[in-house]
Amino acid sequence: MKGGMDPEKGFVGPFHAFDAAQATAYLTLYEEAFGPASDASNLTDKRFQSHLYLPFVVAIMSTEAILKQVRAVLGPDLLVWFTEWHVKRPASSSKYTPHQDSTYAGLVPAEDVVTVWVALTEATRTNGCLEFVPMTEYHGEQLPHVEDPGDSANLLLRGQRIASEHLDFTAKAVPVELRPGEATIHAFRCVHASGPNRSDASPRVGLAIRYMKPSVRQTQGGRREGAMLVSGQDDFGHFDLQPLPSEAWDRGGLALHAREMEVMRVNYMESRRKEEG
Ligand SMILES: O=C(O)CCC(=O)C(=O)O
Repeated sequence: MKGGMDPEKGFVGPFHAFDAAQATAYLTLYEEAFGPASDASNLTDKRFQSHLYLPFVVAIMSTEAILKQVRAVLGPDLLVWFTEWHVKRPASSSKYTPHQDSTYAGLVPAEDVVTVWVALTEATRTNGCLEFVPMTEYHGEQLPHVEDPGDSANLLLRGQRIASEHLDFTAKAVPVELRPGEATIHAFRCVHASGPNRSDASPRVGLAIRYMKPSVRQTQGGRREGAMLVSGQDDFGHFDLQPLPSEAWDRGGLALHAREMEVMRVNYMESRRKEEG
């Protein structure tokens, strides 16, 4: 990884993506689509890949200030492979245990994939901001994860976490607080986590956007995946290029979303079970 992010460290930010008024406007659109941020329990699998059917999500991931930062890391040609809303309502125990995004993704090379996490509300130590471990602490390697699907407070699908014998997260993590409209970038192998929302009033709403070079390949699962071109060109054709939604709840976009959720189930849940089987 070259350019805007120190490859040894593996994360960068906060940086300014858009102003607070724009963040509030996007939060209103989020709430129109998904309901009040103070009640995150109503998020279904529509929280994944909502750029397929909501134009304002495409607007966020195409924000020039974000693309400029990502181009400095990955170069001029950029695909978005995945988006996900990460919402913690006030006074909730929901958390993300220490993990690496690369773990189950199958994308190669991992160095050519990054996550931007953009805040629509403030994200603080109190309401559970992201915390990163500099990659120098573990030489940027892929670390083993253990799974605890029984931990209902863990928002990760498999309840996965890096065991403390591999990394002492609490001792090494750096919390990064964000104001509405600020963002961070972290490398695919950067260990990160976030704690519960201990605030009584402040929901924490962020959008994670995974960008990659078009040369990246998917190496697991049998189904071909899609991605959206947001900068430059795709000279590789490793992913089906997704069309932009023309309106909120775009019908074609919703049909594509249903297909992508099925692909995700086959490529990530089913193929993994077979490997374990
Ligand atoms: O929103 C969070 O606290 C965790 C998000 C995360 O793990 C990610 O975006 O990779």
